[in-house]
Amino acid sequence: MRIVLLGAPGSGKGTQAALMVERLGIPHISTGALLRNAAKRGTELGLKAKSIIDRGELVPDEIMSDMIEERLGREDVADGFILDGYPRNLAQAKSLDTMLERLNQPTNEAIQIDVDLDQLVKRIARRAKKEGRSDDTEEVVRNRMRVYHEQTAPVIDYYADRGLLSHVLGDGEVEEVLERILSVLSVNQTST
Ligand code: B4P
Repeated sequence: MRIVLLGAPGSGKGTQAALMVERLGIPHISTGALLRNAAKRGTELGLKAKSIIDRGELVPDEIMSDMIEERLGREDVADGFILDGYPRNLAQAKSLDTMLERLNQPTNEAIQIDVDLDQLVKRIARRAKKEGRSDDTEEVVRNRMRVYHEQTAPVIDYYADRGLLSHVLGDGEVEEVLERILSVLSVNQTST
């Protein structure tokens, strides 16, 4: 199963993807995590990305498509993957489709996790206290939300037009949201 997870910053994409790995047995690919790891390692790309992330902007498409192409070329994605944080604009969505067509592995499902703005702001404020992520400050979060509405929201229609999109309510307990996602994917929901 090749799944694209969509949703605003703080909607729970990373949280749900981590749980889905256990239930679906396919890898989680988070572009945010890949970028943060590169920054931590102090690579040239990572340091360049960090200054962009810290402003709440999107890292350039060429960097992201190279990164994702390298990751999708690895053996562990043979049975599928959960993509979290990519694509984040229409150019990335088109580039992903081209890449996956070449690999003969088109996206099967796109899931949009819907959470209202008040909740998003509360969750990120909580994470800011706990983890101190440098892009979780109030000013940067405001910019990330703006970027999301301007650049990422059109990706929702892109998948809807292809008949691949499902909406899932992201409110409530993490496990409840997971069950909603598994139900959309028609995966056996019996807890293990
Ligand atoms: P991401 O790492 O994708 O950051 P995010 O949008 O905040 O999502 P994340 O997965 O971390 O949070 P989640 O919703 O799970 O991106 C960071 C930056 O990297 C971007 O701003 C951009 O600069 C750059 N970037 C990444 N991909 C890119 C791309 N493709 N192109 C260009 N640039 C790119 O969770 C948020 C919080 O909510 C957590 O603390 C969690 O515990 C909590 N939470 C989750 N579910 C909950 C629930 N049901 N109830 C209560 N709390 C919940």
